[in-house]
Amino acid sequence: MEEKGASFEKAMEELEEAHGKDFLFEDGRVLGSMCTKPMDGSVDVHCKFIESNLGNPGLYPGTKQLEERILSMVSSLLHGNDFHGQVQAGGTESNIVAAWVARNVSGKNEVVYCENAHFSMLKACDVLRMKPVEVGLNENFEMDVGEVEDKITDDTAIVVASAGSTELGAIDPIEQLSDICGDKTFLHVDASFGGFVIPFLEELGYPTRPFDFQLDGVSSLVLDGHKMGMSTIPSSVFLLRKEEDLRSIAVESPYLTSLHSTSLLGTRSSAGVAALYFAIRTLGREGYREIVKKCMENTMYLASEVKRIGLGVPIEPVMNICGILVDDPAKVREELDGKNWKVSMSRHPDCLRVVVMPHVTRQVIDSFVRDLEDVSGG
Ligand code: 0PR
Repeated sequence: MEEKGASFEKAMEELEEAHGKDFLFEDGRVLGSMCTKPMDGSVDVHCKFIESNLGNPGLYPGTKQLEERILSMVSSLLHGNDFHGQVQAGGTESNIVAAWVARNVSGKNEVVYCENAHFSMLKACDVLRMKPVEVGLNENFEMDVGEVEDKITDDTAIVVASAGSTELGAIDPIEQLSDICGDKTFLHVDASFGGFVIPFLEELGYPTRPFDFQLDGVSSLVLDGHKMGMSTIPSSVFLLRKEEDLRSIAVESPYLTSLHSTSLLGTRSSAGVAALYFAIRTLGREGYREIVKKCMENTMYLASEVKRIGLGVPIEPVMNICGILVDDPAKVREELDGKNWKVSMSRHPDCLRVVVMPHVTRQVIDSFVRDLEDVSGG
């Protein structure tokens, strides 16, 4: 650190330079991100609440109220009768907290998760010193329910299912998992990506399956505001069926305005809470349904274009993520990178993967497919 601060102009020049190197969603080259440009207005709201810290809620009763209203609105979207939980910093924090709560409530130590679950579950196991128990996939790239049954033991603390897998957007058979777990084992649904998509898919007539609190065995669920929630980074909504479960992670917090702290983080960025409130209030179900409708139409268009140029898809898209089968995915990805396309890869199966977020428009798809055809020899 320099002794004397730089001038405003100098610091801004450095920041502009750094910003200029970053990819922006509006440029339409980022095809592998689950985030998108936050909706108009949410960034202003974010900045307005930049001082709020829900780690010390007594000072920010207004922001605390917004958090409670988010929990209530999202809970009603997901068939919850009541609203317990927290707005957190993203799927990773929420997945760690889910495992933490399950371990403390049950006194057990094993985490049953699927091989395509998000890697945050491995972080959770490592941080919490819980034992990871991996199960495989069925032919639709969903969690193999038979294997879950085989692998549940007396020491199973939690089963983790995905509702919208990171790789292909697959929805695990949560109805069956709910029956298997019942009230014996904690069942956490990672709907970080799918939580703001699946309820609207159903209303739009796409085939889908139950994944939320309408299933009695579902104990907790996360959905991310900074993914299809259309809001700013960071925000995720972590919902729990039973309020008392959250108390299992409480520690005394004598120098705060609340007697206990029940969050993983101490100081909590609350700008994301306000921005998500804005997104949910102004979009409403109608607004989200419209966004999902466009993303799904574009996803189906991409899948049909991929087939038209002679390539395949591993599964028909379940939500707005499309896998693309090519002979040598790593090589094709590199060549696409050379043409300035930021595409990501899936390991189950080994393929390219495009997340059709709102910034991935039909023009973007047309231009991408032309380059894909070139580099894949499709
Ligand atoms: N659960 C699922 C199903 C996810 O897809 C993700 C993130 C998480 C949990 C973790 O969420 P946070 O990253 O909010 O903690 N999935 C993407 C990933 O890690 C996120 C992502 C976003 C990747 C933007 C790239 C990117 O540019 O692959």
